Amino acid sequence: MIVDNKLQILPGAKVAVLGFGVSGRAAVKYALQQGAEVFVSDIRPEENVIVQETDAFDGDDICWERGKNTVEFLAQADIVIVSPGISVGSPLIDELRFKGITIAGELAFADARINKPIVAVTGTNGKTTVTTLIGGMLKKAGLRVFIGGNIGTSLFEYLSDPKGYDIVVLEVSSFQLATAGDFSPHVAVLLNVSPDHIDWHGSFRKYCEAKMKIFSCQKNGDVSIINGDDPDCRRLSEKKVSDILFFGVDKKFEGRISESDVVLSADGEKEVYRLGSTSLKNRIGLYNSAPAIITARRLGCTQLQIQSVLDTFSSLEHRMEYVANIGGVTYYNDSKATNTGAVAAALSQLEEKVVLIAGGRHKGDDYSLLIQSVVERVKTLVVIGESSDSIEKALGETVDIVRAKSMKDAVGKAAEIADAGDVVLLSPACSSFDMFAGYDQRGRVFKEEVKALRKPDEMETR
Ligand code: UMA
Repeated sequence: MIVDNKLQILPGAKVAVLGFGVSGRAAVKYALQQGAEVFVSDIRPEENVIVQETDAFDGDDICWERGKNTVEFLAQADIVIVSPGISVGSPLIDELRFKGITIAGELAFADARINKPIVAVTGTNGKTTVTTLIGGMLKKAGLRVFIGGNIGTSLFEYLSDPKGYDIVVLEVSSFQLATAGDFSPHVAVLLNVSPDHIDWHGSFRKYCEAKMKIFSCQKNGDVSIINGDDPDCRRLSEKKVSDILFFGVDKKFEGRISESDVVLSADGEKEVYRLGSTSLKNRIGLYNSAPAIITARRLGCTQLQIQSVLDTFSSLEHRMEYVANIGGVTYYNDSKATNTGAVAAALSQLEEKVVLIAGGRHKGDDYSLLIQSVVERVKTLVVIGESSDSIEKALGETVDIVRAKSMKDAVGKAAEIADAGDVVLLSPACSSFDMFAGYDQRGRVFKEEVKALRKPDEMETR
């Protein structure tokens, strides 16, 4: 067998990589390094694959399929490494499975190959912030940390060159968990669950099942850290039997959120982490900090090291990122909010009236889940993109809706509607691919359009 049941790729194995994006390119590098014969299939036509993407493989013997993904091409391989964005419920994957071909994503390769502690963080929202916090705390403690996964660096990068790291911290998406095989992190963190990626998973139930895979292969002595205040997390954790540490407001929880502090209880002792003067002082910041603190403390960081990372943490780009105050109106870029849960969370952080810019490519979300948050906070909703009709149908009776043709149009209309003291918030509840290359490009365009509103002699006030 040239790919064994531990997914050990032996020289001469035929390995297909489905999708030549960030994850796929790292998979190709890894498979070539193992001496495999590599087949790459990407739906983009050759002219859309930019030179920088293929540069690293100049001179490598790769068999290509471009402009389509076919069973015939992929079935030449012993194993298909599937990119996270490609749904494992698709007819293509079904057919490959039917032919007996192993389908695996990057996390499935972890168990047999990583002999360092693994921390994995999942949840609908907050994953990147918590992964970054944990990584920062462990680095502060002097560890050499590989930070990767959904955050943007594939785990295959680690597998191709693991030396130089003491610990692996991964942000893991529901897509990655759905193809995770025996993935068994030593510390698994579940932050929250609300409907997202329904188009990919088919239903909320299947989405939750994928999220729960973070725990399903954990072993004795491993730890799960779970949001005790999130009803879906509580419900899902009932199926889990081993060590659970909860965070939330309950006094019994290991990580208790109390006003602007996180209080950790360990062995009868209490440690207080103060967030009141940090960028994490709001509700979402506290719920992101608590699991990071529990994890870091478990892994040996000192209270001082943890507090110093919390004190210096600044919010990440495209996540409730302050952009400008123009004429008394404050603009925030929350382009990473690609589901209704994230938008509700963003609105809950604000006390001002909000002109909300939302819309994009529909991912199967039910926008009526936003009714309550919109009633409480939003004075006008400016809609963009393919989902405009669906959003208007769900929220048209709740709030004034204005349609915009482009981000420039949306920002211009929002600026006209907003009065001094209001907030203009880009928090789309949708993916960006109908108008942009990704949420990051959408966020950057928003910021440029906001900055273009400023008159040349206008000074910024905050
Ligand atoms: N492709 C096909 N056939 C298809 C669909 C796509 O061949 O049917 C090709 C595309 O042409 C493209 C490639 O597949 O060349 C894209 O693959 P991909 O969508 O899996 O994206 P990657 O560039 O490999 O990035 C992935 C994650 N993307 C997704 O999950 C959609 C990145 O998360 C992750 O950072 C990266 O791997 C490294 O692990 C991004 C994301 O949006 C940030 N994640 C979702 C989220 O956070 O909500 C889950």
